[in-house]
Amino acid sequence: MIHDLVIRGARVVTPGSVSTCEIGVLGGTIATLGTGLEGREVIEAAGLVALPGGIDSHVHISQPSGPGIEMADDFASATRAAACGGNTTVMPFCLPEEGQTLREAVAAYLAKAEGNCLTDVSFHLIVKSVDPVTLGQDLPALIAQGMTSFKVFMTYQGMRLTDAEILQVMAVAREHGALTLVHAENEDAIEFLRDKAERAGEIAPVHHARTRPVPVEREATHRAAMLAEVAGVPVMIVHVSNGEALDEIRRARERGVRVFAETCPQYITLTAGDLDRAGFEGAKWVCSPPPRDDAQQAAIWAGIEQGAFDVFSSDHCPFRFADPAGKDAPGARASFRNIPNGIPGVETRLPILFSEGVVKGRISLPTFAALTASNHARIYGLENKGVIAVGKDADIVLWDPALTRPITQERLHHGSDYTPWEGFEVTGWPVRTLLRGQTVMLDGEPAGTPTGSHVARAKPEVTP
Ligand code: DUC
Ligand code: ZN
Ligand code: ZN
Repeated sequence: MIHDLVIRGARVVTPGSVSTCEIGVLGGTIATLGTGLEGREVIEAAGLVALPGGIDSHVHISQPSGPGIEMADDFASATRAAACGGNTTVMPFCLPEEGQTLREAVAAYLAKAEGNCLTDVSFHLIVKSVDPVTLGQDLPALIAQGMTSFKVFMTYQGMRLTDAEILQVMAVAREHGALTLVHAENEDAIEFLRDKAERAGEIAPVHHARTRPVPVEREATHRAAMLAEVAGVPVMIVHVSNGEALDEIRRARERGVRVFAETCPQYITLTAGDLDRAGFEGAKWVCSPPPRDDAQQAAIWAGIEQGAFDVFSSDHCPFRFADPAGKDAPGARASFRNIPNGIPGVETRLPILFSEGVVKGRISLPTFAALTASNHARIYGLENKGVIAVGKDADIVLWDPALTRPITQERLHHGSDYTPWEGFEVTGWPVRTLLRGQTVMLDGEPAGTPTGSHVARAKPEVTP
């Protein structure tokens, strides 16, 4: 067989093993893994590591963020940054605008993505209302179209659902075959602390972290797992920031509840101290849940090493810093409450975990592949993605495991005007990303035309 493309000489990471073999690509699919393969094009990859293209199952792109506030990335810039960071699929959230139904919102997001994406895209839904149209019509229809996961919030006025409402959403997930993702923080406790802080004049960015302490996440995580237990569904707890919340997940699993867990780079590398910089600078690190401290970072690392986390995502939620439509929003300097929540990270997620995890000997290459690609594909139903195996999409990223350089805004491709990891030293960078066999990043720069498309997903297993 003459392949369209052969990748030769790389150490290839397949589930559970690493071996030097050739990868033969035909028609955008991995056709052969072997030796002596023939191809019309050959990539000589000696010294490089071939990993499955990253799947970032938690990103926010062009999401409505309040009056006058704009996310820093549209689909073109977010997927360009994603590809440059070694990703081939991103999973953004679809949030309806005021007065829009979920189905209308999905149609609008698909139109925005169409023709602009350098990676593939697959949407989660956000359920912020349990009206009969959303529960009875939109969710079943969208699940049938392959949007088989939705997020609910326990925090944020206007977004949070009550426990009774979350149970209603979980019942739909069980009946129609979808996975519920939960943002687990207790809004009432946060509001109590926020109000107290403001009355005491504690308005600087660091008070964002101090008013969302570990107990508010621990309690909500416990409650989310309990609700899933009662509803009889699996649940994904997104962006777990600390060991106490993770312990709640472990306990629920011991009771037999199927709880998936996600963590992110910010919880292994940043701390609340980053929000405590002089003046307004700390706003650059405002995200929820907030980064914690060294002890909680160690607890998250222990969880990663023990296999307690299923997925490692970025929670890319980019705002510009020096911008009244971003972090410097009206009222943001008068109270941390008004600072848009979120940090950019889709381009730096993989290099940070590679460097801190693989290079420092904390996790193996197959574990890296599982945490950054294959588990995302399995849990969310991306059937053709996530592993280097015959028959799968040729979504492959070649890494130079010895390339050392710091993260710096100048080399990034996202729409934000800063990175929270400026100057952070990384060893191991992706040097070429291939989406279905086509090169979309070469030597750190975007390449090719945007051929990414929306991927419908299979239904996850919904009974625990
Ligand atoms: N939750 C997210 O998942 N992303 C950004 C902000 C938030 O609260
Ligand atoms: Zn969230
Ligand atoms: Zn998020």
